[in-house]
Amino acid sequence: VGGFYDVLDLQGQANRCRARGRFKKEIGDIMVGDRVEFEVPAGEDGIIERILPRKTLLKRPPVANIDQVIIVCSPQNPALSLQLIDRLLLLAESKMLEVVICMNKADLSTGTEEQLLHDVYGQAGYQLFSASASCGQGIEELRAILTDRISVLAGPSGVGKSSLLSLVQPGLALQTGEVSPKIGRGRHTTRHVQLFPLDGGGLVADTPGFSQLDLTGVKSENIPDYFPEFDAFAGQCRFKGCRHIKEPDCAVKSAVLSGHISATRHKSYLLFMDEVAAQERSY
Ligand SMILES: Nc1nc2c(ncn2[C@@H]2O[C@H](COP(=O)(O)OP(=O)(O)O)[C@@H](O)[C@H]2O)c(=O)[nH]1
Ligand SMILES: [Mg+2]
Ligand SMILES: [Zn+2]
Repeated sequence: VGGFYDVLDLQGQANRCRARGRFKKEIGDIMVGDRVEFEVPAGEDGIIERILPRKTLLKRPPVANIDQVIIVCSPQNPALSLQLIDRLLLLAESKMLEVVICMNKADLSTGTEEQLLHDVYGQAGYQLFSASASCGQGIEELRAILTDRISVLAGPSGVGKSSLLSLVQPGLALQTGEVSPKIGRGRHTTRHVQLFPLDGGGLVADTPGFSQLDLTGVKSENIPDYFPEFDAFAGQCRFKGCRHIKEPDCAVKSAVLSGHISATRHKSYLLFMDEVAAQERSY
């Protein structure tokens, strides 16, 4: 913010730093989440000397080195959208991030939504758990999932991401609302991304992940790979390079018919293939 970077050292202390002048030209912008080498001359602001190679990189929100995305959804208010979950999963898979799905607001579920999520995403091999920020359910589990990892919470507004985080670590929400003396206004009013250190180890981004949900940058030829449950069948399709759309003797479509792959997942797959193919045609 304002040309300054708060760099956490190995002891977990924040160090106010500037970037070396030559920096931007040489290696581009420093991003939230970057691992850097820096020096702090006595009594002065620190200087970032070098950005270490990035493991992962997200554009929106702009964060480097994220390990995992926690996709948060709710059964009601807002209503469950499997297509939205599939879109977030696709984006996470395309960035090679690990994913955990959390259904918050379990107190509003009749049980059918939980069963549906279990049937669709459990079958696809995703880790899944229920929580309720209102009842304090699932908080220990979320805390354990976040420990020692760098995470973002993704999901539509209103599903309870902030509520969950402030239960994982009381005071976190307060921090986000705190007025920064250097900036002179509430941090929550600024648009910058911030990673918060968790007491148990690990960092979590204060903004929802993937604020932009378009699939720009995703290639249609790679989409089959982003549906991990297709793997076990794709090798048995008659055609090598089968896209599992209209091809004859497609083992993936057979698996959908026999219930080994969820029909809603395949429906989302077809939708994303269409969407991305249309984008590719317009180039
Ligand atoms: N019934 C119920 N309401 C919740 C739960 N978690 C959060 N809420 C409410 O949902 C609304 C949105 O929560 P918030 O944490 O701001 O969602 P965010 O936009 O995803 O960060 C607030 O009014 C919360 O009180 C929950 O587990 N059950
Ligand atoms: Mg929020
Ligand atoms: Zn096929």
